[in-house]
Amino acid sequence: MTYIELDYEPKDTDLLVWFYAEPPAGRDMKYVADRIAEESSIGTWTDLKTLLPEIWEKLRARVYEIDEERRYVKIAYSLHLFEVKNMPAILASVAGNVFGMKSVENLRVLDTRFPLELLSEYPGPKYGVQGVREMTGVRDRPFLGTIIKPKIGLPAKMHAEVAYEAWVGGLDIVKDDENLASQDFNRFEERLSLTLEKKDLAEEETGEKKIYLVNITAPYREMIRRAELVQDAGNEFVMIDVFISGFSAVQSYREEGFKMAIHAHRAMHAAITRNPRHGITMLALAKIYRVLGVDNLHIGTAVGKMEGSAAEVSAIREEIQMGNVPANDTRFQQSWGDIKPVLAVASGGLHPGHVPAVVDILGKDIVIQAGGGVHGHPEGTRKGATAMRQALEAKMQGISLQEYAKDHEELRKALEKFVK
Ligand code: RUB
Ligand code: CA
Repeated sequence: MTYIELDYEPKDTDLLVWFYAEPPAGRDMKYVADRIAEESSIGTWTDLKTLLPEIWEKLRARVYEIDEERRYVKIAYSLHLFEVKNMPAILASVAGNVFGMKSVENLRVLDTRFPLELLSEYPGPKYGVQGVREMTGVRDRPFLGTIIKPKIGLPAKMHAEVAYEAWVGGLDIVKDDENLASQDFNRFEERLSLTLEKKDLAEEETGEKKIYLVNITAPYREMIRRAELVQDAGNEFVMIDVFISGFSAVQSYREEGFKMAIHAHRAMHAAITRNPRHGITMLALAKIYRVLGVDNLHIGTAVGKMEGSAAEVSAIREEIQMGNVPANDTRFQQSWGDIKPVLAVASGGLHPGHVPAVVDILGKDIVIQAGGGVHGHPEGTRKGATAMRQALEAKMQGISLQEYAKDHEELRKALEKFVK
C-alpha cells in the first residue's frame, strides 16, 4: 500500500500542501513522503484490518510530486477528508502529528493551496486594505503607527497621554503591545476609556482620523467580554495575539460578528516559523490568517530587529494582498476568490531612517510601526511621531531623508540618533 501516485493530477477542489522533508538515516524521500501522507490522512504505522477499501479510495492523501534533490514533497488532500469549516481540525490532519514522527528527521510546511470550495466557507477580512482606508480616509500612502513603550509598565493614564502625543505628532495608529493585557497598574477598562478620550481630542485637534489598536488577548470568554466593551465604546479596532490565542479562537472570534476590524499580532510565530528546516513558514501561517479573517497582519520588516529576508517578507505581502498569486519555487498558485486583501504590518526595530526602504520593499498598502523608533526620539514621543511623518513625506515626494532633514528638525534629530 502506498500513498505515492506521481501521475495523479491534483484537482481544483483538492487542498495541496508543499512540504520540505528530511528522511532519517538509511531512508529515502519516497519512504518519508509515504509516512507523511499516511499520518496526515487516514493511516498509521501499520496496516489496518479496519481500513475499508472505500475509505482508502475516497479519503487517502496522494503524494503527486517528489523532488529528491530539494527534498520537496507535494501532497493532495480531498476536501472530503475534512470538516471544511473547521480550520483547527484541518490543521490537525495536515500539520499535526507529522512534525513529531521518528520517520522524518525535519519537516516544514512551505505552502498550502486552499481550493475555492474551502475559501467560500470562510469570511476572510471584514474590512481588509480598502475597508481600513475608507475607515480612516488615508488613501494614497502607508499608515504610520506606534506601539506604546515601555511595552509594559505605564499606568493607564500615562498610556493615554503617550498615545495622545503620538497621534498629535502625526501618527495614524497607536497600538498596545502584545503583552499588555489588564495588569494591576493598567486595567483594561480604564486604559480603554482614557485612551479613547485622548483619541477624540487628537482627532479634533488634527482633523485626522486616528486609530487605537487595543489588545483584547485573553482566555476566550474574557476576550469576548473585552471585545464587547470595545464595541460599546465605539472603537473601530481590536488587537489579538493570533498565534498565541490559537486558530480556534481566531476563527470563532471572527464569527462573533463584531463591528471592529482585527489587528493580528503574531507573537510566538517564530517558535514554528524560524527554523528553515522544520515547522511552518510565515507564508503558510499568513494565508491561514487571511482565510480566518484578520484585517491587519504583522509580516516582518526585512530591515528591522526581527528576522525575515526582503524576498520572504515581500512574498508574504503579495500572498495576503493579491487575488491570484502566481506559483514560484516554493509557492503554489493561489486564487483568493472573494476573500479580501489584508493590510500588511511592518514592525520591529523600525525608526524614521527605515521608512524609505520599507516602502520600497513592501509598497503602500502597509502599516509602518515604530515603538522604540518613536518614543526613543531625543525629544520624546510627539517629536518622534513627527519625525516618522516627515520621513514618510520625504519618501512620498521622492526626496532623500538627509535632504529633507535639513529643514525638518525632528527628522534630523531622529536620524542623528538612530542612523549610525
Ligand atoms: C515592535 C514591537 C512588536 C514587534 C513584533 O517594537 O513591539 O511587538 O513588531 O515583531 P519596536 P513582528 O518598534 O520598539 O521594535 O512585527 O515581526 O511580529
Ligand atoms: Ca511588541
